[in-house]
Amino acid sequence: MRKINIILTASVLAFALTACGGQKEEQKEKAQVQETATAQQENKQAQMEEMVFEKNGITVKNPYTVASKAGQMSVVYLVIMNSNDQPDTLLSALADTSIVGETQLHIYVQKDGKTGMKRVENIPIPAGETVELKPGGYHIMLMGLKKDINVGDTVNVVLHFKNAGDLEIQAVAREKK
Ligand SMILES: [Cu+2]
Repeated sequence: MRKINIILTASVLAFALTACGGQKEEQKEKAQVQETATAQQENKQAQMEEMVFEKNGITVKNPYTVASKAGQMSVVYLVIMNSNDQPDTLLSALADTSIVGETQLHIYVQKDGKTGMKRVENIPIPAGETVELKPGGYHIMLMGLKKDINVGDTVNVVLHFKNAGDLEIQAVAREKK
């Protein structure tokens, strides 16, 4: 019994080796193509995570918005770096008016133990410093959405700086948490 088994295995193996000579090359190529595709996808993801916009010494990094429904609100968070030796000011923001009814600058505030928010005139960006618009702090409020914002959508927002001028950025929509 054992002997037959061994012979069988050996002949199957020999057959497999001859038959697979060409296929192996093909599989190798397929694997390489797949690897390239995966690398490109990862690259794209990394780029989306590392979105950088620059103008006149002002750098805006990783802007993102949050998926939301038409008629509701959403928000844009981002990081602003001022590499100039002069302070700058974010005077206003204007999101794509085909998607957003009104764009306002806001800050979250604590009132009677509750988190609320209020509109601010502007957001100061001190010389050589980084200001983060983030949950719990400053943010760009997108009010009266005219359309749904779905995960992966981008919303164009023009940031109007006192010194650096207008900087257009793209905020990618993340899932609402
Ligand atoms: Cu707000």
